[in-house]
Amino acid sequence: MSFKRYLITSALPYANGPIHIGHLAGVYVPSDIYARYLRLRKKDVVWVCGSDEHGVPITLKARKEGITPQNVVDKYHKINKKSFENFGISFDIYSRTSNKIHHETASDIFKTINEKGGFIEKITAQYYDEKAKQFLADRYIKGTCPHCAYEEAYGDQCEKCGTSLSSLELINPKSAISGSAPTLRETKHWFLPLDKHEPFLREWILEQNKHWKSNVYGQCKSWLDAGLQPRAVSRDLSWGVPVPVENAEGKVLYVWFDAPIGYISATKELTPDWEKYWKDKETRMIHFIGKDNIVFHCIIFPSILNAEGSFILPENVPANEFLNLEGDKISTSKNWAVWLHEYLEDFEGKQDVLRYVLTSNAPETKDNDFMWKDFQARNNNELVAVLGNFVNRTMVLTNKYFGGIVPEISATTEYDKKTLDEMPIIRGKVEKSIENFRFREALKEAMNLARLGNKYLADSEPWKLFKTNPQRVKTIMNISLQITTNLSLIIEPFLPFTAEKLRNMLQISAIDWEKIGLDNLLKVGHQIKKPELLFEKIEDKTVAEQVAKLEIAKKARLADNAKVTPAKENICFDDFAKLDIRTGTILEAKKVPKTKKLLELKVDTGIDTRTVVSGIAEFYKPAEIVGKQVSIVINLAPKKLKGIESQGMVLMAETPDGRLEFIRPTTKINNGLEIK
Ligand code: B3M
Ligand code: ZN
Repeated sequence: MSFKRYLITSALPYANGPIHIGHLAGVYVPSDIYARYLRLRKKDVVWVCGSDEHGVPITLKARKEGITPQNVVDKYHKINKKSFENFGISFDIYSRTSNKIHHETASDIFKTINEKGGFIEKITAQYYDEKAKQFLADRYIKGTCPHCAYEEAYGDQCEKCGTSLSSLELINPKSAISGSAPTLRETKHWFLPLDKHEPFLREWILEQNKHWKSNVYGQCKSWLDAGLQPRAVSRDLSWGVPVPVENAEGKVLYVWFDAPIGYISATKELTPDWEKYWKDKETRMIHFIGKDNIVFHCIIFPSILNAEGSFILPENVPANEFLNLEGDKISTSKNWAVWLHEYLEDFEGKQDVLRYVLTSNAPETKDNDFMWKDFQARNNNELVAVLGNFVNRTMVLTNKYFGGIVPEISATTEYDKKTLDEMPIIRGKVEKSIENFRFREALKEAMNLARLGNKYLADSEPWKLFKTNPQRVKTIMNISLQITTNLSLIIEPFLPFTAEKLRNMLQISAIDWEKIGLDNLLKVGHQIKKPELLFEKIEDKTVAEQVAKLEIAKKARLADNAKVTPAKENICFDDFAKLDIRTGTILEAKKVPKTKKLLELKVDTGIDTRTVVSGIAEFYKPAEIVGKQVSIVINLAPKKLKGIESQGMVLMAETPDGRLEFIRPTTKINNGLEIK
C-alpha cells in the first residue's frame, strides 16, 4: 500500500425507491468493509456517497405518483440515508445531487470542457411524444433491443443484455409516458466525443489496468474493441442541472454526466481539503459499483475527467455481479426484493446477520442467490455455533472460575504457542483478501479465528481440569480471552455492531488494527462483564414467514400477468387485409451466435424460402422445430437483427409466464395458404 490517501466512492443510488439487499450486497457492504478496514489501519480515507436525484427514473416516478420530482427525491433521500445508517454503512458523507454545490460543480466542469472545445454541438432527430408534448430521452422510451430482442429495453440501456443503447436503435419504440409511437423532431445537443478519448482509454485501461477484476476489464475491452462513438451529454428535460451556456433553455445535463460528478461535489461539501483527494496522484481512488454501471465509471466518467484535465482517475473499480433472490432477479417494480426497512422491522437488532450473509455470499465473481434457508443456516451454524459459541464459553468460564477477572498465564505448551502463532497469520490473510477486494474470502478468514478459538477450548477442556489443575485453566482462559479480544477487532469491518457489543462485554475500547495478533491485549487482572449472547438461533418458522411473504408477492404478480391485456382500438377491415399471413414450414433453424434469444430460421412460405430471425431460442431447440408448420407474416418490411436480414415474422402467443407458443394449423396443409 504505497498511496498517501484513499478516496472511496460508492454508486449514488437513485432516490426513486427504497434500498434492498441487492444494493447492500453489491456495493454498500463491500465498500463499508473496505472503508472501515482502512480507518482501522489509520489511513487517510474519505468515503463519499449520496442520492442520485436527477434523470428519468426520478421524473417517471413523480409522474406515476402524481407528485413533483423534488417530492420524490426528498422522500427517498431521507429513507435511504436512514437505511444506510441503520445498517452501519459508515459513509463520511451522504450527499445529494439536487444540492446547490453539486449544480455548481457539474456546471463548472461542463463549462471548462466546453471552453476547451471538448464537446461537439449537433442537431439530431430525437423521439418526441406528441400527446405528452415532450422529448423522450433515455427511459422515457422503450422498445425492442436490437442486440438481444428483449422487448422492454430502455432508450439508454438494455437491462437484459447490459448493452448501452441510443434510443434511435430501439426496434418498435414506444413512449413510456403515453405508450404511443413517437415522432422525430430536431433538437440541438452537446456530445462528448468518446472516440477522441479512445486512445487514452485503451492505454489507461488495457495497458495500465490489467489488475482490474476480469469482469470489469472484459466489459471495457469489448466496448473499446467495438469502437466508441460521440455520446450526447445533454437532454431535453426540465429536471436536472441546466446546461450552463446561453440559448440552452429546456436542456439539462444528461444524468450520467452529472451523477459521477456527485462524488466530487460530495467531497467538496465534506472538506475544504477536497482537492488533495481529487487532484493529487498519490490518492488511490476506488469506485464501488454494480456491473450495470461499469461503462459509466470506466469509459464515460474517465473521459469527462480526461477532457476536463485536472482530476485523477480511479485506481480500481471492483464492480460486483448481481444478487438474485430465491432464484429470481430482484425487481423493484415486481416487488421481488427484501427491503432494508422491512428487514429491520422483522429482524430488529440483526443488521450484522444480514451483513454477514450478504458478505459470505457476495456476488463477487458471478451472480449469486439470496435464499432465506441459507440465511438461517449461516446464522445458526456459523454466527451462533462458531463465533457466538466460542465467545460465550470463554466469558462464561472466566466468570465462573475467576469472577470475570483475566487470570495470569503461566507455563505454555507447544499447542498454546501454535494456537497463538496462528493469530498474526490469520490477520495477514484477512488483510490480503480485503486489499484485493475479496471480501467473502476475508470474512471466512476472520471467522477462522473464532474456529481456532473453538478448537482450542474443545481440545484443552478446561472444564475437566479445573478441580485438579486450576493453574493450567488460568493459562487456557487467558489465551481464550486473548483470542476473543483479537476477534473483537478483526470482525469490526464486517460486523461492526457485534464488535462493539463484544468490546463492551470485554470492557475495552477500540484498538488499532495493527495490534491484531498480539497475545497480551487483555491485561491480567482486567475485569470483564457477564456475557450476553451475541447471536440467537433463527427458527424455521421465522424464515418460513419470509418465504411466505415473497410467495404472496409472486402470486400477486402472476395474477396480474394472467389478466388479459385490454383490447386495442378498432381498425377497419382494410387495415387487417393489408397483412399477408401465410402457412409455412420451418426448413432449418440455428442459434444466432452471441445471443440468448434469437434463432435464425429458413421458412418455406409456399411462395419462396426466406430467412426469419425469431426471438424464441429460450423456449425451443432448433432441432425440435424443424419440419413444423407455422403462421408467418410475409409482407412486413425486412429488418436487420444482429446483421441478419429478417424477412418475415412467425406468429406466436405469449403466455402469462412469458413463454411463446406457435400459432399453427392443426392438420398438415399446404404452405402458402392465406390466413384471413
Ligand atoms: N444512480 C444508477 C444505479 O443506481 C446510478 C448510479 C450513479 S453512480 C454515479 O444503478
Ligand atoms: Zn439487449
